[in-house]
Amino acid sequence: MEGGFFTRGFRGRRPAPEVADRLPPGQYLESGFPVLTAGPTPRVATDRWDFRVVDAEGREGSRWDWQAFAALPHETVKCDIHCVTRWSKFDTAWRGVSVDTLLAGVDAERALYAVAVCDGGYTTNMPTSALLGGRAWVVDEYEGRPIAPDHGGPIRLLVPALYFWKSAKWVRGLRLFAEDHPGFWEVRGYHNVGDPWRQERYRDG
Ligand SMILES: Nc1nc2c(c(=O)[nH]1)N[C@H]1C(S)=C(S)[C@@H](COP(=O)(O)O)O[C@H]1N2
Ligand SMILES: [Mo]
Repeated sequence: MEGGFFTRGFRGRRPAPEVADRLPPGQYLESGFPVLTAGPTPRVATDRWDFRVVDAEGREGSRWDWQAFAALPHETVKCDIHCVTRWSKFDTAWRGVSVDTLLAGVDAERALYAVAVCDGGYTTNMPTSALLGGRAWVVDEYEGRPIAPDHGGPIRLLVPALYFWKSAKWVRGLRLFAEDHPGFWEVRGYHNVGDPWRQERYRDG
């Protein structure tokens, strides 16, 4: 009895090695899919949707409307995601357009920093390098279906190597800059990069 109780409790707190190896420090495994949004879920009609890139000189670059975006080459992505509130979810499956494709026309050497801009006004910043080289996608499918509105549908950014607050929901574009411009959570003290393996949760800690 006592041993059984102890074993269950022990297992509850310490994940199996194959799980522990994939959990960044301070994270626990979540099987559900929590919704975390600052503010209401914005709704945008796809016939009024577009995705825009603005370069480091402030010039409007590429623009795709809904149909043009849908026609871009899509990839499937399976990844673990890590929220700064300490839940991680394994093997999430998405489909979308690589940010490499969306930034193909941009001089990335000048544009060292990026800000994702969204319907509803949320923003988040990161180094442009964190979005390139097969590290980030603008996704329009989750688990084989359109993304639910609360999870960013119709379209969100997916940057699995960074804490999930960088994966901007309802993303409408990327603005590039020569210097860093902190976004919604970053001006409130969260980290400008946000690597979960380095526990880059807060700017000063
Ligand atoms: N536009 C927008 N994107 C956002 C947020 C938000 O409030 N607005 N929250 C961020 C945070 S803190 C997290 S953890 C994830 C949560 O995504 P989910 O609700 O699909 O789990 O979205 C991120 N992207
Ligand atoms: Mo978050």
